[in-house]
This record gives sequence, structure tokens and C-alpha cells, in this order.
Amino acid sequence: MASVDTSLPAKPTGLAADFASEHEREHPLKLYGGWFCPFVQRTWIVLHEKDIPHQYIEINPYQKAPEFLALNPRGLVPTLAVPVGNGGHAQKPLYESTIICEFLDEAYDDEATYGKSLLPSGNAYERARCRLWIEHVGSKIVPGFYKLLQHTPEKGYSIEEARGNLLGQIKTFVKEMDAGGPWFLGERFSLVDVVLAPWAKRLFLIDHYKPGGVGIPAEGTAGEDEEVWKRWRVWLGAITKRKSVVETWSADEMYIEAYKRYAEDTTQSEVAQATRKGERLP
Ligand SMILES: N[C@@H](CCC(=O)N[C@@H](CS)C(=O)NCC(=O)O)C(=O)O
Repeated sequence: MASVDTSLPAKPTGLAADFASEHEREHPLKLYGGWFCPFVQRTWIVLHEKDIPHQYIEINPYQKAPEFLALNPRGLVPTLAVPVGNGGHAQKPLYESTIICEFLDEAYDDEATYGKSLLPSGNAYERARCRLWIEHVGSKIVPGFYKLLQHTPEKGYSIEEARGNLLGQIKTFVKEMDAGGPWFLGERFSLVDVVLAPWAKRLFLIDHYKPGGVGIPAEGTAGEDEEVWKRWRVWLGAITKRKSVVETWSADEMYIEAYKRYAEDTTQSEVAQATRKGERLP
């Protein structure tokens, strides 16, 4: 594995460091994560939202330690160790961020203790609609983010194409949002908001590294799309201030450092390699 990815700073910083150290004590529910990872941040946000007791264990997923691979043969974070049986001493692994998020929401469902479910209970259609847009985030917006971030002049596609694709996928998503706001489901915060939050927070990296940036039109300049981008700004403003998002975020400059290799398209991470080859993300 290339040294570029194993040289990452080893620990969270900023408010994420506080959240991590509040959860460093031994606990049978364990999240193995990397502070820089947006997929991990999804899981972290759910644990924070529901105030679920757990232990956070920072690892470097690029190093593929045998104990880590034993839990998750895909060798990716987030990986969750879930207590099983009465004593809670044995654990079973779970991985894939969206599956972990749904699992946590379902397994910790006592409203008095953990608050409202993050998917609308009692309405199968609305839950399915949420999953549809969670899928859109994972299969359209997230790959679009990396395609633009990893764009270099040698690519077989232009930066305008990559930008147009990302903006188009975001627009499609925003048009599905409840008009009232601020959240995707209007007043109700849900997993749909959670799954996009980490990349919404990371959009500034594209503005930092790529000529022309993300290219979201400034207020009053979007013509017929004015309402769509207005709704986006309402959501973006709310999500970037949400406590669970803010408190799982390290210092901005750390992300700038960690994502430099994406911007230069030299990282050997699985996500980056899949993007380079035009394949589905891992
Ligand atoms: N589909 C996975 C993706 C997770 C993922 O790609 N995690 C990255 C860190 S952001 C990782 O562990 N990469 C290790 C590698 O690329 O070798 C999920 O949703 O959990």
C-alpha cells in the first residue's frame, strides 16, 4: 500500500477529538474508524444523534492490520463490533456505513432514551422514499464528488463535465426535498440528511483545490434554478451547524492535508482507484 495513505495524521483534532476521547473507554459496542473518513462520519453522526454508548477506536484502514481484516474482510472503515449474547463480551462485526446507520437506528429504538427514529416509523412508503434518496447520495452524488475532486488536466473528461455532473446530481436531490425545510423531510431530521452531511462538509475542499470550485451559483445568479439553490442553501446552512456534524469534525486544515492526494489524484485508496477506473465505489 502506498505510503501516501499511511502517512495520514493519526488522530482526530478539533471537536472530533473531544467526541472521540469521551468514548475511548472500553465498551462492547465498538466503532473502528478513521477521523478523515466521510463514511465513518455518517456512523459517528448517528451515534452522536442518538447518544448511543460506545467505544471509538481510531485505526488507519490503509494499513490492513490482520485483527481489522478479521472483523471486516473488505478492510474498510467504518467497521462496527456489535455485542451479542447476555454478557456482551462477544461481538459480531458489521460494515458498510448505510447498513450500520440503519442498524443503529433500529437497534437503539427506545424513543425515551435515544430520541426519534431517523427513518419515519409507521410509514413504509416514506421509509422507502428515504432509502431511494440515500441510494441517490451513494451512487450519484458521492461518486460525482470524487470525480470532480480527482480531476486533473490529463483526464479524458473535462472539469466542466465533472462539475456539471455533480451539480446536476445535487439538483435532482434538492428537488425532492420537502419545500418547508430545513431538512430533506422538512422539520424531521433523518438518515437522508446524515448520509450526505460528510460530503456537504467536504465541498470546501473542491473550492480549495479545483479551478472554478464546486460552482454552486451565488444568490440571484441561478436564473430558473434560483429556487433549487435557495433550498440547497437552507439545507446546507442547517446541516453544517448541526451539533452531531460539528462535533464529529476535525480541524479544517487537517482535511486540506488529508485530501491533497485526492486532489492530485495520487492516492491509492480504494475509493480513489475505483473513481480513476470509472468503477463503482467500494
Ligand atoms: N462503502 C463503504 C466505503 C468505506 C470506505 O471506502 N472507507 C475508506 C476510508 S474513507 C477506507 O476504509 N479505505 C481503505 C482503503 O481504501 O484501503 C461504506 O459505506 O462504509
